[in-house]
Amino acid sequence: MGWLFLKVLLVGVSFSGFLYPLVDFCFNGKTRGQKPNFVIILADDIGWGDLGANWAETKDTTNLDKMASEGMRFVDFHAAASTCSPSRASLLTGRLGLRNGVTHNFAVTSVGGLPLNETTLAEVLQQAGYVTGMIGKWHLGHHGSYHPNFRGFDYYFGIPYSHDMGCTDTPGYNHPPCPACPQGDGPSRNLQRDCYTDVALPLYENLNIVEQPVNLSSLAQKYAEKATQFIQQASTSGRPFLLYVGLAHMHVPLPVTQLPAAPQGGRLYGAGLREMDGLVGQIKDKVDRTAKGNTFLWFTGDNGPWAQKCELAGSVGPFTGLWQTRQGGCPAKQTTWEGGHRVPALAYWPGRVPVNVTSTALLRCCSTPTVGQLESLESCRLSAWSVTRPSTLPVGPEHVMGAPGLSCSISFLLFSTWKMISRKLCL
Ligand SMILES: [Ca+2]
Repeated sequence: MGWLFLKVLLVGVSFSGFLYPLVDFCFNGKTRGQKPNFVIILADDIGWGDLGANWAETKDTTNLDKMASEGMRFVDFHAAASTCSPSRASLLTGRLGLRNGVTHNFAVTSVGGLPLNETTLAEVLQQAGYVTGMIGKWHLGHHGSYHPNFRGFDYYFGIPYSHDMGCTDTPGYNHPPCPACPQGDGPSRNLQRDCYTDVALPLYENLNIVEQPVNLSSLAQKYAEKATQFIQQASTSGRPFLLYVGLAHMHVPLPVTQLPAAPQGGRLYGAGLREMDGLVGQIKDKVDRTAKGNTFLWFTGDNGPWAQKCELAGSVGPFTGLWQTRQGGCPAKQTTWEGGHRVPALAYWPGRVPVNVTSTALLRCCSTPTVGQLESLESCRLSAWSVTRPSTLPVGPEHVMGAPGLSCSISFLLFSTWKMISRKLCL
């Protein structure tokens, strides 16, 4: 059974693209009548090297490392995009941004969201009788029908976009440091381009704002409480459930809780990583106590670390993009360099997923436009392509140009250990 499950995984599609066949397998196999639960935990801006099981230099992910030893670790898993909204849209639809229409991040001022004609995984499972919940960062549209409650989730608790896209009273650590929300009649605008002070960050429970501005220092604990409550209530109801948790970690601003004695640099990041790891551990413990053996738990990231945040960003591990960095560029988030989209990925399901197994299978982005479907690239107006050596090796400038990844949904292709990157940006 375990290897049949693996065959499903090796379909080689993205996160949600991989869940769809899993659902089909489970419903048509021996588990008919006992539908499995799904818990999806998506970290934000986490680096491949932030997982201790991936990269020995990391010592801050005790719970995740344990989960890796109790399940499967995928070391060649790739998010569908190297930024937040497109990656999350693909997660829920199984389709790349080029097809689902989400190729850029949504802003505070955005009036749209994930196109309403797209079907989400939550809607599919909801129709199959599941209780569906989403906790955490949504970032797929926050007005009207784009709200999670109208996209297949029975329950929602979280923030509508990234937690740096609004002011708070406890700003946390960021580069540049952003001020707290203006008090009284003080000036509302901040001259710092990357700081948002006009709108205080809201926290929603379903359609209601329950806190504004959000207290960031207690957000992780709130998420843990809501997630465990949801699992308990769904289990008690006797219905199968889907829980999708979009963590605030490891996106900046980093939390101000659990400060090291001398808070600075990597120690700050490590403290945040431990907080995230503890949150994941609480959710996994609840799954183990409540629905162990019938719950598939998946952990991964939406894109690589935000390297421009310097010591407040995560680790890309060995995927340093030497050529790019030597040109003064960035090899991580917002790029199609390896560190931008290769993310940690763990699968845990006692009795179904093999224990303590590392898979080098290439699991890549979405179920529809796959390698070889070059006609899907025409709308990108790519002018030239080149095939590089395996992306973990140094490459010459005659072979590669890093693409920002924001200008086009597809600016690279993966062929096993080979990677094709566009030589000219898709504009
Ligand atoms: Ca992100």
